[in-house]
Amino acid sequence: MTYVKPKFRHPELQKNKLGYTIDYYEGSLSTLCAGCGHDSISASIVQACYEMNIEPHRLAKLSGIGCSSKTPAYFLNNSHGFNSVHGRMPSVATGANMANRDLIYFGVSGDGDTASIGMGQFVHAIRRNLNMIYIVMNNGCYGLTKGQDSATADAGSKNKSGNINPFESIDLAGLSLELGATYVAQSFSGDKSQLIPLIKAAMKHPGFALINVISPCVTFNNNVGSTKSYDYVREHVEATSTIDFVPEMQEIQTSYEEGSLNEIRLHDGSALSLRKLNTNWNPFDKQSAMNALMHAKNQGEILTGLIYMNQDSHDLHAILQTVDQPLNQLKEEDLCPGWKALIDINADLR
Ligand SMILES: Cc1ncc(C[n+]2csc(CCOP(=O)(O)OP(=O)(O)O)c2C)c(N)n1
Ligand code: SF4
Repeated sequence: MTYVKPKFRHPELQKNKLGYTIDYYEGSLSTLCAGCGHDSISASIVQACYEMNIEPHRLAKLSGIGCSSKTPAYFLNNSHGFNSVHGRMPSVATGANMANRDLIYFGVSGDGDTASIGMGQFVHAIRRNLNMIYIVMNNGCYGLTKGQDSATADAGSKNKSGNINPFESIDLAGLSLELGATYVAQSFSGDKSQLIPLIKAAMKHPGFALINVISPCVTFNNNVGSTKSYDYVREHVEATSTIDFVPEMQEIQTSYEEGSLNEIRLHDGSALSLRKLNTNWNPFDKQSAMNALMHAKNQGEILTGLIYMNQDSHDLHAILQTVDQPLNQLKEEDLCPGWKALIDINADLR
């Protein structure tokens, strides 16, 4: 096996509006196991950023520890990056976002990194509605440390050693809804046509955008009896809708039957066109989204697509009413009004 990524690209590779070809959005050669779901998610991230004409230097990748958290090395080589400590990515993201609100914060994590050691940080990033994309590469196990069951492994599922998991699983999408998440989506690493528009819309959402992606671990959790294997997911996926991202100012043109199409305008004028496949679910009604998730779980199904979106989302900066200018660009005179102002404040308090 070679570890040198070939530099050759087809000379007529298409350029996006910024003049970049797709390889400008790629990363180093992946060292993950061949067939790992995480590599497909990295490819979707690359494609989404290329098609969205993202300036790579306007984006910061953040992660914790795990095979999933290694993936920022394999996409967006020209972006900022911070590979933090196990489960601590949300606090690093919070600090960075508070200091510079002008970047796109792209967090990737694993189910171990998020639902076990990182749970305390994850839940607070959600309830603060931190403006970031948070992708969980969910394989139901700790891949990097050789496949122990994680907290998202379903009760009754069997791991590679033949042990049955006796514990209830944590449903990250349901938990996020409960905590007030303003954008909740689920997908499957093998379904790029669904995942790419979900990533694009998440980048446009002003607030915390969770995308829980089932991403099979071919080495430790792809056996019969696992509910996170390729075979199980393919057989039990239930898409809520077909979904398409429509860039700013373009008209949505579809051939869907009247009434079945939902046009979701995002705050910058771009849109998602959503054709509902599941009649019992409404992506703007939290109760209905929760019911649909619970129903799917009881049936052993995995509900995918945009599960819920709050179109009136106010992110942490809006809640705290911080200044529009990134804090890291404020000058000393903006931050320190001087001794005369202090005298006036003290006089007011007398
Ligand atoms: C503080 C600390 N505790 C434990 C570990 C060992 N450790 C490394 S990765 C990992 C779990 C990774 O699982 P997950 O986040 O699901 O990622 P995956 O490898 O499956 O993609 C653990 C427990 C660590 N690196 N640091
Ligand atoms: S051990 Fe599993 S999660 Fe880690 S790279 Fe291999 S297949 Fe992917």
